Amino acid sequence: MQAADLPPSHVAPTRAEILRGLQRRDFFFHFQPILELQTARQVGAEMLIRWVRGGELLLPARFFPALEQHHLLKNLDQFVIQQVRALAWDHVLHPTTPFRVFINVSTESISDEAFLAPMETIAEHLRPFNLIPVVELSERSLFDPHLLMSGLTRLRERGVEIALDDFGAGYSSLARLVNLPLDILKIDRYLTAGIGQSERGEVILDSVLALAEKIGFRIVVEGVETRYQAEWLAKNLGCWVQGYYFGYPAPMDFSAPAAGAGGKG
Ligand code: G
Ligand code: MN
Repeated sequence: MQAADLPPSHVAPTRAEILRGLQRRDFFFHFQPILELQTARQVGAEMLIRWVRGGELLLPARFFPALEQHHLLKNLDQFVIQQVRALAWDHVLHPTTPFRVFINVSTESISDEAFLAPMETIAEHLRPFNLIPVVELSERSLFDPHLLMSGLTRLRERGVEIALDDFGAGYSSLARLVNLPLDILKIDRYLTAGIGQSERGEVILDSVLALAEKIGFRIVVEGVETRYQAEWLAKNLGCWVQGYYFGYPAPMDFSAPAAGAGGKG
């Protein structure tokens, strides 16, 4: 297909166009670094989907509605799996310390054998190479924790870690923290934005961090954009951070040296 034949990007994509895009790899991933704040060591990266459609780079907000409408979220999750598998089998990353690959997955896939089975295999294959897959569940969608329990437990038993994404925004509820099998809490950037801006916001963020630490969850604070925010957070020993201040989503630089983290972000 010639570029001239492509529909303009403001026209909603059809089901066939999305499927063709996935097949032709017009969809691909940017990686955003996640760092341990105290040491500035990169401990992982989040894979963020992008789509080049008709010569324009689209962020998920532009095409997720169409994916949802055409019931293609599971297809996207299969595409993510293929890419993580490629990282594993091609050994493109060679971290010398544990390195976590965060992937965003729709909750539908957590009860889908076509997702669970390959994910388990991939996790086992990655383990000797210091790579740990982390499945992110978004708090922006409404989900019934009971329906996810068995899938999440199964994944964790095979070395996949589970992160709750966007915590503190959307549908997040403390009730979910009681029983949901979780390893990592990702604090939504809305709370980060309150640092230095809202006294009440700071108290809430402080409390959420203390709560997560007390339970034993690892914490990723999202959306860190300024040095002031980073310094404010530095009092929390062991907290992990993600955000434009530390690195933008970018293509992974696979030629980076052995620490394997690659990509300046
Ligand atoms: O919902 P989730 O946390 O997966 O969303 C990640 C999105 O947040 C990505 O699209 C990424 O580009 C964006 N993002 C990452 N870091 C920052 C940041 O520091 N500020 C803002 N506003 N957005 C960010
Ligand atoms: Mn995410």
